Amino acid sequence: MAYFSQVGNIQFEGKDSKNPLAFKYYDPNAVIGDKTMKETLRFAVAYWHTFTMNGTDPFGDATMIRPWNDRGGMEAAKARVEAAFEFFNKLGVEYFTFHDIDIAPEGDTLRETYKNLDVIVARIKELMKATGIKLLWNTSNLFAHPRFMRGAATSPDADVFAYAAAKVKKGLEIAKELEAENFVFWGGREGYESLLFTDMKRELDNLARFYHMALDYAKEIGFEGQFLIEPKPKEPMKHQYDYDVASAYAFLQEYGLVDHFKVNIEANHATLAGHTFEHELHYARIHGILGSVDANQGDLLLGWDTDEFPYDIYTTTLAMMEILKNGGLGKGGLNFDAKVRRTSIEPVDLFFGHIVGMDSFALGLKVAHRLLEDRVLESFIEERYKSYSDGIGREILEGKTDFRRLEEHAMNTDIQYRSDRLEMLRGILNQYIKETE
Ligand code: XLS
Ligand code: CA
Ligand code: CA
Repeated sequence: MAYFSQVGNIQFEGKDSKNPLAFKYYDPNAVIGDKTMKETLRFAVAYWHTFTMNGTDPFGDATMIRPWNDRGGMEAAKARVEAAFEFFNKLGVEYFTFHDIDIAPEGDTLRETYKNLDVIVARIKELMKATGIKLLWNTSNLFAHPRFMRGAATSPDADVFAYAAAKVKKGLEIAKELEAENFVFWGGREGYESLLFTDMKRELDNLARFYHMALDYAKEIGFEGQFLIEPKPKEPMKHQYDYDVASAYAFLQEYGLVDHFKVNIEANHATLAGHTFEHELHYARIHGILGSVDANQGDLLLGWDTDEFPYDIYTTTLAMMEILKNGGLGKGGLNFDAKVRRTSIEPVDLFFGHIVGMDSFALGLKVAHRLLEDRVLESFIEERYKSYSDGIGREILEGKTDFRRLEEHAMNTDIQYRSDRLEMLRGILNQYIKETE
């Protein structure tokens, strides 16, 4: 059965196309720099927002028309796989991502949950083989069920810690079976509501123990994918331990995990943490831990995680600059952890969401590539720090100074004031965005 019979394969038609079901900028085989767009962008579809979720929100019921979900339980899970692969093929993406409970319902016991997963994973494996579509990452949902209400690896209850470990163990086996390129940990409940009853040190130690055991098990079964932590400051927890890239990095360093993990950076989580998306990418890049990206966009007028499909070219341009400077995403990709709005109820809207997201990143890539080729910002930055290329600046870099020498310099030098010309740079950036086709 076809679930998207009214939609054919989405083609690249170029910027003048008026066909809403066509790419205007994403031309998979076009070469930008030394790679095709497809190789650089590595787009992935998120199973949960696209096939599982039904449009409920804290105030309202399901709105989405999703014929594959009608039957419920395992029947829905089976239908969802067929819908998913039809969608991936028609959209022309090579990767997808899922949580365990997105693909198969939990059973009454853990054993039954595993059995459900095995049935669906077997079918996914067949379809992956038949289509060449790959798993960018999978993850274990350690936040939805009430057992995780006080945390998973950071729960005060050791039985919950064990249950979470069992889920991740199974998740890693699935990752191995489906040759996932990464495995993600998002700690939605790994944080605290109040310090009145929280032993933070114990919780952080336990979280690190959990990650070490996950690494050991991956090694034991020969899973070679990249481990990723996905930072988010809050929601659902009031305070989450992996608040942002910097706090995740400190945690990884403190617990001897930094060589084994990278980060999965989500745009909307960056803005929730009070950073720009490009700040988080930049911070991860300069510390060598930029692993993968959850490509979405938040609504800056709202204080929560709206997970919209990205459409802001300014942001995708600056994000692609970071990704290109990182030499690409390696095993990572651009995963659309994004959902259509609650009133975009038809299956075809899923295509429109992904098309605008893919086109926005494709255009961002083109603009970023031109900016880098022309060294627009690089030259400016070089000039801005040129006081360090000779004289006292050079002495500082070479470790040839001390406070006495610097004091002497300060007493005999007049500081020259310079303009940073931010408005000029913004204008140039606009020009590049506007002139790129
Ligand atoms: C929620 C997170 C989550 C992770 C995977 O805010 O984005 O969906 O990506 O668990
Ligand atoms: Ca995410
Ligand atoms: Ca999100």
